[in-house]
Amino acid sequence: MLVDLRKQYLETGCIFVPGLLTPAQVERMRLIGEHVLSQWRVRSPEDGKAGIDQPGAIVLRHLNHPGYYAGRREWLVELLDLIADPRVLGVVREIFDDEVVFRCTSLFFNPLTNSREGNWHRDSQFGTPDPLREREQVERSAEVIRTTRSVGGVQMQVALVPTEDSEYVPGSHLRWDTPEENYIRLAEGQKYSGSSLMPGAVKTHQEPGDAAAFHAFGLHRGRYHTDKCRRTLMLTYNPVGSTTTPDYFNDQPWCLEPGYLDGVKPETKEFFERFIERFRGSWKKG
Ligand SMILES: O=C(O)CCC(=O)C(=O)O
Ligand SMILES: [Fe+2]
Repeated sequence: MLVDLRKQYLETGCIFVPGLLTPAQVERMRLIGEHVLSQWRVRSPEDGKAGIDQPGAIVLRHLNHPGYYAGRREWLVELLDLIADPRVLGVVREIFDDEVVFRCTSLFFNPLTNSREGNWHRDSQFGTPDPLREREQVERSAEVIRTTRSVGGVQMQVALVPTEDSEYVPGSHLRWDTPEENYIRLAEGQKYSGSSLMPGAVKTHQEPGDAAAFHAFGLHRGRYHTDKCRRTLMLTYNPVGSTTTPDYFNDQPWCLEPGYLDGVKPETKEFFERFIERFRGSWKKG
């Protein structure tokens, strides 16, 4: 069977890649992820804040910050090699039909307080809260996907423990909301956005190592329950041919620290040097 990942991603906005990571890779990322999370709870090297002060939090970013690896540099090397793993990048290259640039890493985890079904949303609503303008943005993005047959990025969510905590409405990245979807997503100050009645929603069961990706302008949500362990590593990439603007996710000036890439595989070094080359100008300006 030929699975055309690119076609599937362009047309449905979601893909499932079973066994993207090997069991051995999952075991290592589980350990490294847990180490990063425990450090983050005490003191995030990004801002010096204690993550535990937000016990309802469900995500941390930038696991590749060297501040997490004092005395354990080899774990950072393992993570960097995984981000640039030929199998992972092969899948992403296939989705893009283009060479790949790194964007960021995230770890999703279950909250310690405040269990909730997440809110149905499109990520476009965060930057563009006015629904009329948001509609234009989503429809413009859909037009670009249809005419260029390409996307500007992908977020590979790799389960490190079994999970069914992401939901998506396939095809919704290529169109605006139906009235019913819009009601659930936005009506009355998003009062109903935690609804479990979203028409056409699909949930994916992921075993450790399975990857799922969805287009963030489509309708989606995560589910966040204190009693359901979640550890999902998200690897985010852009195509070389896309235009990328500096933002929080690619703002990673620590990559310029002397020796940051020491000990990684040659292909990992080349991969991160491409990322550094693209963004170092924006990092220097601060
Ligand atoms: O928890 C998830 O899988 C979804 C997260 C999400 O929607 C987001 O980061 O925008
Ligand atoms: Fe989202």
